[in-house]
Amino acid sequence: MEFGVIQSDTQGETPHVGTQDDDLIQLLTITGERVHQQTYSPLVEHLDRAALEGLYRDMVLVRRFDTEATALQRHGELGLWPQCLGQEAAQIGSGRALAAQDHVFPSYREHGVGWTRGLDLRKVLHQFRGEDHGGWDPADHNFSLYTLVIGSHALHATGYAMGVQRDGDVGTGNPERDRAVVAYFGDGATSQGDVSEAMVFAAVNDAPVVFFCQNNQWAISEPTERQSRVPLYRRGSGFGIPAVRVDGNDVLACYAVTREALERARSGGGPTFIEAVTYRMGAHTTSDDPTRYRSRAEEDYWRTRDPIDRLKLHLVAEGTAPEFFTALDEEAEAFGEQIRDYCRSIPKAAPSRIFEHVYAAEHSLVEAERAWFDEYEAGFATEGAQR
Ligand SMILES: Cc1ncc(C[n+]2csc(CCOP(=O)(O)OP(=O)(O)O)c2C)c(N)n1
Repeated sequence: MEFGVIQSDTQGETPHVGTQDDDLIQLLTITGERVHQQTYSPLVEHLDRAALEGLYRDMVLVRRFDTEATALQRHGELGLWPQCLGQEAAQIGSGRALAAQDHVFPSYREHGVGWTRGLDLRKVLHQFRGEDHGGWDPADHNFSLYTLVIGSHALHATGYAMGVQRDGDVGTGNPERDRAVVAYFGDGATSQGDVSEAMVFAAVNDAPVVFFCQNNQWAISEPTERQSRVPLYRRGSGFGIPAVRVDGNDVLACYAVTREALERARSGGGPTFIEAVTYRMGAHTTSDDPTRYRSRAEEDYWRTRDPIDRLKLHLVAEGTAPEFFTALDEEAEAFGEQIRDYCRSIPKAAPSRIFEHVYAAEHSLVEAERAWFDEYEAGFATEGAQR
Protein backbone atom coordinates (compact mmCIF):
# COMPACT_ATOMS: atom_id res chain seq x y z
CA MET A 1 0.00 0.00 0.00
CA GLU A 2 1.34 3.38 -1.04
CA PHE A 3 1.97 5.61 1.95
CA GLY A 4 0.64 9.12 1.80
CA VAL A 5 -1.57 10.53 -0.89
CA ILE A 6 -3.21 8.09 -3.26
CA GLN A 7 -3.30 9.45 -6.80
CA SER A 8 -6.28 8.78 -8.99
CA ASP A 9 -5.75 7.52 -12.54
CA THR A 10 -8.89 9.34 -13.64
CA GLN A 11 -9.49 13.01 -14.29
CA GLY A 12 -12.06 13.84 -11.64
CA GLU A 13 -14.73 16.50 -11.93
CA THR A 14 -13.97 19.79 -10.24
CA PRO A 15 -15.43 18.97 -6.84
CA HIS A 16 -16.21 22.50 -5.75
CA VAL A 17 -16.55 25.78 -7.52
CA GLY A 18 -13.08 27.23 -7.01
CA THR A 19 -11.38 24.02 -5.78
CA GLN A 20 -8.65 22.68 -8.00
CA ASP A 21 -7.61 19.16 -7.33
CA ASP A 22 -8.02 16.09 -9.43
CA ASP A 23 -6.77 13.39 -7.08
CA LEU A 24 -10.42 12.49 -6.70
CA ILE A 25 -11.32 8.79 -6.78
CA GLN A 26 -14.39 8.27 -8.91
CA LEU A 27 -15.93 5.02 -10.18
CA LEU A 28 -19.21 6.40 -11.52
CA THR A 29 -19.36 9.64 -13.52
CA ILE A 30 -22.07 12.22 -12.97
CA THR A 31 -23.88 10.84 -16.02
CA GLY A 32 -23.79 7.32 -14.64
CA GLU A 33 -20.96 5.69 -16.59
CA ARG A 34 -18.58 3.33 -14.84
CA VAL A 35 -14.93 4.43 -14.71
CA HIS A 36 -12.06 2.00 -14.34
CA GLN A 37 -9.67 2.77 -11.51
CA GLN A 38 -6.75 0.46 -10.94
CA THR A 39 -6.79 0.20 -7.15
CA TYR A 40 -10.48 0.54 -6.41
CA SER A 41 -12.47 -0.97 -9.29
CA PRO A 42 -11.61 -4.55 -8.21
CA LEU A 43 -13.20 -3.82 -4.82
CA VAL A 44 -16.64 -3.27 -6.34
CA GLU A 45 -16.53 -5.96 -9.02
CA HIS A 46 -18.63 -8.36 -6.95
CA LEU A 47 -21.51 -5.88 -6.75
CA ASP A 48 -24.02 -7.11 -9.33
CA ARG A 49 -27.05 -5.18 -10.52
CA ALA A 50 -29.20 -6.42 -7.62
CA ALA A 51 -26.58 -5.11 -5.19
CA LEU A 52 -26.50 -1.74 -6.96
CA GLU A 53 -30.28 -1.60 -6.81
CA GLY A 54 -29.95 -2.29 -3.09
CA LEU A 55 -27.62 0.69 -2.67
CA TYR A 56 -30.06 2.81 -4.65
CA ARG A 57 -32.94 1.70 -2.44
CA ASP A 58 -30.91 2.56 0.67
CA MET A 59 -30.29 6.08 -0.60
CA VAL A 60 -33.90 6.67 -1.64
CA LEU A 61 -35.35 5.49 1.67
CA VAL A 62 -32.85 7.47 3.73
CA ARG A 63 -33.64 10.58 1.70
CA ARG A 64 -37.35 10.00 2.29
CA PHE A 65 -36.73 9.68 6.01
CA ASP A 66 -34.67 12.85 6.01
CA THR A 67 -37.27 14.82 4.03
CA GLU A 68 -40.02 13.64 6.36
CA ALA A 69 -38.04 14.59 9.47
CA THR A 70 -37.42 18.05 7.99
CA ALA A 71 -41.15 18.47 7.39
CA LEU A 72 -41.90 17.27 10.92
CA GLN A 73 -39.59 19.93 12.30
CA ARG A 74 -41.37 22.57 10.22
CA HIS A 75 -44.64 21.37 11.74
CA GLY A 76 -43.22 21.83 15.24
CA GLU A 77 -42.95 18.11 15.94
CA LEU A 78 -39.15 18.18 16.30
CA GLY A 79 -37.03 20.84 17.96
CA LEU A 80 -34.33 20.78 15.28
CA TRP A 81 -33.28 18.66 12.32
CA PRO A 82 -29.84 18.21 10.71
CA GLN A 83 -30.47 17.02 7.14
CA CYS A 84 -28.17 14.61 5.35
CA LEU A 85 -29.66 15.59 1.98
CA GLY A 86 -26.99 15.17 -0.72
CA GLN A 87 -24.68 13.10 1.48
CA GLU A 88 -26.44 9.77 0.93
CA ALA A 89 -23.72 8.24 -1.26
CA ALA A 90 -20.94 9.05 1.20
CA GLN A 91 -22.95 7.52 4.02
CA ILE A 92 -24.47 4.49 2.32
CA GLY A 93 -21.30 3.65 0.37
CA SER A 94 -19.04 3.79 3.41
CA GLY A 95 -21.64 2.23 5.72
CA ARG A 96 -22.22 -0.76 3.47
CA ALA A 97 -18.48 -1.45 3.49
CA LEU A 98 -18.56 -2.04 7.26
CA ALA A 99 -18.57 -5.47 8.87
CA ALA A 100 -21.12 -6.14 11.61
CA GLN A 101 -18.40 -6.14 14.28
CA ASP A 102 -16.93 -2.77 13.25
CA HIS A 103 -17.87 0.15 15.48
CA VAL A 104 -19.05 3.58 14.34
CA PHE A 105 -18.81 6.93 16.10
CA PRO A 106 -21.14 9.31 14.21
CA SER A 107 -21.63 13.08 14.38
CA TYR A 108 -25.27 14.17 14.12
CA ARG A 109 -26.30 13.88 10.46
CA GLU A 110 -25.24 10.27 9.87
CA HIS A 111 -28.77 8.96 9.35
CA GLY A 112 -27.62 7.01 6.28
CA VAL A 113 -24.83 5.31 8.19
CA GLY A 114 -27.28 4.45 10.98
CA TRP A 115 -29.53 2.84 8.37
CA THR A 116 -26.69 0.62 7.16
CA ARG A 117 -26.09 -0.46 10.77
CA GLY A 118 -29.67 -1.74 10.98
CA LEU A 119 -30.77 1.09 13.26
CA ASP A 120 -34.52 1.76 13.22
CA LEU A 121 -34.27 5.35 12.02
CA ARG A 122 -37.37 6.32 13.96
CA LYS A 123 -35.20 6.14 17.07
CA VAL A 124 -33.21 9.11 15.80
CA LEU A 125 -36.33 11.25 16.22
CA HIS A 126 -36.44 10.80 20.00
CA GLN A 127 -33.45 13.04 20.63
CA PHE A 128 -34.53 15.76 18.21
CA ARG A 129 -38.02 15.75 19.75
CA GLY A 130 -36.36 16.41 23.07
CA GLU A 131 -37.58 13.22 24.74
CA ASP A 132 -34.30 11.33 24.99
CA HIS A 133 -30.58 11.97 25.21
CA GLY A 134 -29.80 9.32 22.63
CA GLY A 135 -32.50 7.00 21.40
CA TRP A 136 -30.74 3.67 21.07
CA ASP A 137 -28.27 1.38 22.77
CA PRO A 138 -24.91 1.72 20.94
CA ALA A 139 -24.13 -1.93 21.65
CA ASP A 140 -27.17 -3.09 19.65
CA HIS A 141 -25.75 -1.93 16.32
CA ASN A 142 -22.13 -1.02 17.06
CA PHE A 143 -23.29 2.50 16.36
CA SER A 144 -22.64 5.06 19.08
CA LEU A 145 -24.99 7.89 19.97
CA TYR A 146 -24.94 11.10 17.96
CA THR A 147 -22.32 13.63 19.04
CA LEU A 148 -23.18 17.31 18.86
CA VAL A 149 -19.86 18.55 20.20
CA ILE A 150 -17.84 18.92 17.00
CA GLY A 151 -15.04 16.40 16.61
CA SER A 152 -14.96 15.18 20.21
CA HIS A 153 -15.90 11.64 19.22
CA ALA A 154 -12.76 11.32 17.06
CA LEU A 155 -10.94 10.90 20.37
CA HIS A 156 -13.45 8.29 21.49
CA ALA A 157 -12.95 6.47 18.21
CA THR A 158 -9.18 6.36 18.55
CA GLY A 159 -9.42 5.28 22.18
CA TYR A 160 -11.95 2.60 21.32
CA ALA A 161 -9.76 1.42 18.44
CA MET A 162 -6.77 1.14 20.77
CA GLY A 163 -8.98 -0.94 23.05
CA VAL A 164 -9.91 -3.20 20.14
CA GLN A 165 -6.19 -3.60 19.46
CA ARG A 166 -5.48 -4.52 23.08
CA ASP A 167 -8.33 -7.02 23.05
CA GLY A 168 -6.43 -8.79 20.27
CA ASP A 169 -9.17 -8.20 17.70
CA VAL A 170 -6.80 -6.90 15.03
CA GLY A 171 -4.66 -8.79 12.55
CA THR A 172 -5.74 -12.30 13.57
CA GLY A 173 -6.76 -13.10 9.99
CA ASN A 174 -10.18 -14.19 11.23
CA PRO A 175 -12.73 -12.14 9.27
CA GLU A 176 -15.34 -12.67 11.98
CA ARG A 177 -13.05 -11.39 14.69
CA ASP A 178 -10.90 -8.56 13.33
CA ARG A 179 -12.59 -5.23 13.82
CA ALA A 180 -12.18 -1.63 12.83
CA VAL A 181 -13.63 1.64 14.09
CA VAL A 182 -14.89 4.57 12.03
CA ALA A 183 -15.31 8.19 13.10
CA TYR A 184 -17.56 10.32 10.88
CA PHE A 185 -17.16 14.08 10.98
CA GLY A 186 -17.39 17.14 8.76
CA ASP A 187 -14.85 19.46 7.18
CA GLY A 188 -15.33 21.96 10.01
CA ALA A 189 -14.38 19.33 12.58
CA THR A 190 -10.90 19.05 11.08
CA SER A 191 -10.20 22.49 12.59
CA GLN A 192 -10.84 21.11 16.08
CA GLY A 193 -7.93 20.15 18.30
CA ASP A 194 -9.72 16.93 19.26
CA VAL A 195 -9.55 15.64 15.68
CA SER A 196 -5.83 16.44 15.40
CA GLU A 197 -5.12 14.76 18.73
CA ALA A 198 -7.12 11.72 17.70
CA MET A 199 -5.11 11.42 14.47
CA VAL A 200 -1.74 11.82 16.20
CA PHE A 201 -2.58 9.07 18.68
CA ALA A 202 -4.07 6.81 16.02
CA ALA A 203 -1.00 7.18 13.80
CA VAL A 204 1.65 6.44 16.42
CA ASN A 205 -0.33 3.53 17.84
CA ASP A 206 -1.41 2.03 14.50
CA ALA A 207 -4.95 2.14 15.83
CA PRO A 208 -7.52 0.36 13.63
CA VAL A 209 -9.53 3.50 12.95
CA VAL A 210 -10.81 5.15 9.79
CA PHE A 211 -11.42 8.90 9.91
CA PHE A 212 -14.23 9.52 7.46
CA CYS A 213 -14.53 13.23 6.78
CA GLN A 214 -17.58 14.32 4.80
CA ASN A 215 -16.43 17.54 3.27
CA ASN A 216 -19.86 18.98 2.52
CA GLN A 217 -18.18 22.31 1.70
CA TRP A 218 -19.57 24.29 4.63
CA ALA A 219 -19.18 24.42 8.40
CA ILE A 220 -22.46 26.28 8.90
CA SER A 221 -21.61 29.53 7.02
CA GLU A 222 -17.84 28.98 6.77
CA PRO A 223 -16.74 27.54 3.39
CA THR A 224 -13.98 24.92 3.23
CA GLU A 225 -11.65 27.42 1.54
CA ARG A 226 -11.77 29.57 4.67
CA GLN A 227 -10.96 26.57 6.84
CA SER A 228 -7.92 25.08 5.18
CA ARG A 229 -5.08 26.15 2.88
CA VAL A 230 -4.75 22.65 1.45
CA PRO A 231 -7.29 20.02 0.38
CA LEU A 232 -8.23 18.26 3.59
CA TYR A 233 -6.99 14.81 2.59
CA ARG A 234 -3.44 16.18 2.32
CA ARG A 235 -3.46 16.64 6.07
CA GLY A 236 -3.17 12.86 6.39
CA SER A 237 0.48 12.77 5.36
CA GLY A 238 1.37 15.29 8.08
CA PHE A 239 0.02 12.87 10.66
CA GLY A 240 1.66 9.89 8.95
CA ILE A 241 -1.72 8.51 7.95
CA PRO A 242 -2.55 7.22 4.44
CA ALA A 243 -5.18 9.51 2.96
CA VAL A 244 -7.54 9.39 0.05
CA ARG A 245 -9.89 11.91 -1.54
CA VAL A 246 -13.02 10.36 -2.94
CA ASP A 247 -16.01 11.66 -4.86
CA GLY A 248 -18.47 11.63 -1.99
CA ASN A 249 -21.47 11.66 -4.34
CA ASP A 250 -20.34 8.41 -5.94
CA VAL A 251 -21.67 5.53 -3.86
CA LEU A 252 -19.38 2.97 -5.51
CA ALA A 253 -16.21 4.96 -4.95
CA CYS A 254 -17.17 5.61 -1.32
CA TYR A 255 -17.79 1.91 -0.83
CA ALA A 256 -14.45 0.96 -2.40
CA VAL A 257 -12.20 3.41 -0.56
CA THR A 258 -13.84 2.63 2.78
CA ARG A 259 -13.59 -1.09 2.19
CA GLU A 260 -9.88 -0.79 1.48
CA ALA A 261 -9.29 1.40 4.55
CA LEU A 262 -11.27 -0.96 6.79
CA GLU A 263 -9.39 -3.99 5.55
CA ARG A 264 -6.09 -2.28 6.30
CA ALA A 265 -7.26 -1.29 9.77
CA ARG A 266 -8.57 -4.78 10.62
CA SER A 267 -5.40 -6.44 9.43
CA GLY A 268 -3.19 -4.27 11.67
CA GLY A 269 -2.16 -1.68 9.06
CA GLY A 270 -3.36 1.27 11.14
CA PRO A 271 -5.52 4.30 10.41
CA THR A 272 -6.67 5.96 7.18
CA PHE A 273 -8.05 9.41 6.56
CA ILE A 274 -10.79 9.61 3.93
CA GLU A 275 -12.05 12.92 2.60
CA ALA A 276 -15.37 12.40 0.83
CA VAL A 277 -16.05 15.43 -1.32
CA THR A 278 -19.78 15.98 -1.16
CA TYR A 279 -22.31 18.75 -0.64
CA ARG A 280 -24.86 19.59 1.99
CA MET A 281 -27.83 20.34 -0.26
CA GLY A 282 -30.05 21.54 2.55
CA ALA A 283 -29.46 23.95 5.40
CA HIS A 284 -26.93 23.23 8.13
CA THR A 285 -29.90 22.54 10.38
CA THR A 286 -33.48 23.71 10.23
CA SER A 287 -32.47 26.82 12.22
CA ASP A 288 -30.10 28.00 9.49
CA ASP A 289 -30.72 29.96 6.28
CA PRO A 290 -28.06 29.07 3.68
CA THR A 291 -29.33 31.70 1.20
CA ARG A 292 -27.56 34.23 3.44
CA TYR A 293 -24.12 32.88 2.57
CA ARG A 294 -24.12 30.72 -0.57
CA SER A 295 -25.09 31.23 -4.19
CA ARG A 296 -27.77 29.68 -6.33
CA ALA A 297 -25.07 28.89 -8.94
CA GLU A 298 -23.18 26.78 -6.43
CA GLU A 299 -26.32 24.87 -5.44
CA ASP A 300 -27.17 24.29 -9.11
CA TYR A 301 -23.65 22.98 -9.75
CA TRP A 302 -24.08 20.37 -7.03
CA ARG A 303 -27.64 19.53 -8.00
CA THR A 304 -26.27 18.12 -11.25
CA ARG A 305 -24.07 15.83 -9.12
CA ASP A 306 -26.91 14.41 -7.04
CA PRO A 307 -25.78 10.98 -5.80
CA ILE A 308 -29.18 9.34 -6.28
CA ASP A 309 -29.75 10.64 -9.82
CA ARG A 310 -26.28 9.46 -10.79
CA LEU A 311 -26.90 5.86 -9.77
CA LYS A 312 -30.36 5.94 -11.33
CA LEU A 313 -28.86 6.94 -14.69
CA HIS A 314 -26.52 3.98 -14.41
CA LEU A 315 -29.24 1.52 -13.44
CA VAL A 316 -31.53 2.65 -16.25
CA ALA A 317 -28.70 2.24 -18.75
CA GLU A 318 -28.03 -1.24 -17.36
CA GLY A 319 -31.64 -2.26 -17.87
CA THR A 320 -33.32 -1.90 -14.48
CA ALA A 321 -37.05 -1.99 -15.20
CA PRO A 322 -39.21 1.14 -14.65
CA GLU A 323 -41.35 -0.98 -12.27
CA PHE A 324 -38.42 -1.14 -9.84
CA PHE A 325 -38.43 2.64 -9.50
CA THR A 326 -42.21 2.88 -9.24
CA ALA A 327 -42.38 0.22 -6.53
CA LEU A 328 -39.58 1.93 -4.63
CA ASP A 329 -41.35 5.29 -4.79
CA GLU A 330 -44.41 3.64 -3.28
CA GLU A 331 -42.32 2.00 -0.58
CA ALA A 332 -40.72 5.36 0.22
CA GLU A 333 -44.13 7.04 0.50
CA ALA A 334 -45.35 4.40 2.93
CA PHE A 335 -42.10 4.72 4.87
CA GLY A 336 -42.57 8.49 5.15
CA GLU A 337 -46.07 7.99 6.51
CA GLN A 338 -44.79 5.54 9.12
CA ILE A 339 -42.17 8.05 10.25
CA ARG A 340 -44.82 10.75 10.61
CA ASP A 341 -47.17 8.59 12.66
CA TYR A 342 -44.38 7.29 14.84
CA CYS A 343 -42.98 10.74 15.60
CA ARG A 344 -46.30 11.95 16.93
CA SER A 345 -46.65 8.87 19.10
CA ILE A 346 -43.32 9.26 20.95
CA PRO A 347 -44.29 9.37 24.62
CA LYS A 348 -43.47 12.41 26.72
CA ALA A 349 -40.56 11.69 28.99
CA ALA A 350 -40.44 12.80 32.60
CA PRO A 351 -38.02 15.76 32.87
CA SER A 352 -36.10 13.92 35.60
CA ARG A 353 -34.92 11.39 32.99
CA ILE A 354 -32.06 13.83 32.46
CA PHE A 355 -30.44 12.22 35.51
CA GLU A 356 -30.51 8.71 34.07
CA HIS A 357 -27.45 7.14 32.45
CA VAL A 358 -25.12 9.94 33.60
CA TYR A 359 -22.90 7.31 35.17
CA ALA A 360 -23.11 3.53 34.84
CA ALA A 361 -23.67 3.26 38.61
CA GLU A 362 -25.40 5.46 41.21
CA HIS A 363 -23.52 8.65 42.04
CA SER A 364 -24.13 10.77 45.14
CA LEU A 365 -23.80 14.11 43.31
CA VAL A 366 -26.29 13.07 40.64
CA GLU A 367 -28.66 11.81 43.35
CA ALA A 368 -28.43 15.14 45.20
CA GLU A 369 -29.18 17.05 41.99
CA ARG A 370 -32.09 14.74 41.23
CA ALA A 371 -33.56 15.35 44.71
CA TRP A 372 -33.20 19.12 44.25
CA PHE A 373 -34.86 18.92 40.83
CA ASP A 374 -37.76 16.78 42.13
CA GLU A 375 -38.43 19.34 44.83
CA TYR A 376 -38.26 22.17 42.31
CA GLU A 377 -40.75 20.39 40.03
CA ALA A 378 -43.05 19.62 42.95
CA GLY A 379 -43.08 23.37 43.71
CA PHE A 380 -44.96 24.00 40.46
CA ALA A 381 -47.67 21.51 41.42
CA THR A 382 -48.18 23.22 44.83
CA GLU A 383 -48.21 26.66 43.23
CA GLY A 384 -50.84 25.49 40.74
CA ALA A 385 -53.01 24.04 43.51
CA GLN A 386 -52.92 27.32 45.45
CA ARG A 387 -54.24 29.38 42.53
C1 LIG B 1 -16.91 22.10 19.94
C2 LIG B 1 -18.00 22.79 19.17
N1 LIG B 1 -17.79 24.02 18.67
C3 LIG B 1 -18.77 24.65 17.97
C4 LIG B 1 -19.99 24.04 17.80
C5 LIG B 1 -21.08 24.74 17.02
N2 LIG B 1 -21.25 24.09 15.71
C6 LIG B 1 -22.26 23.22 15.50
S1 LIG B 1 -22.19 22.57 13.95
C7 LIG B 1 -20.83 23.45 13.55
C8 LIG B 1 -20.20 23.33 12.17
C9 LIG B 1 -19.75 21.94 11.88
O1 LIG B 1 -19.35 21.82 10.55
P1 LIG B 1 -18.76 20.50 9.98
O2 LIG B 1 -17.80 19.89 10.95
O3 LIG B 1 -18.26 20.79 8.62
O4 LIG B 1 -20.00 19.50 9.93
P2 LIG B 1 -21.37 19.62 9.13
O5 LIG B 1 -22.38 20.18 10.10
O6 LIG B 1 -21.16 20.48 7.94
O7 LIG B 1 -21.74 18.23 8.76
C10 LIG B 1 -20.43 24.25 14.62
C11 LIG B 1 -19.27 25.17 14.58
C12 LIG B 1 -20.18 22.75 18.36
N3 LIG B 1 -21.33 22.08 18.22
N4 LIG B 1 -19.17 22.14 19.03
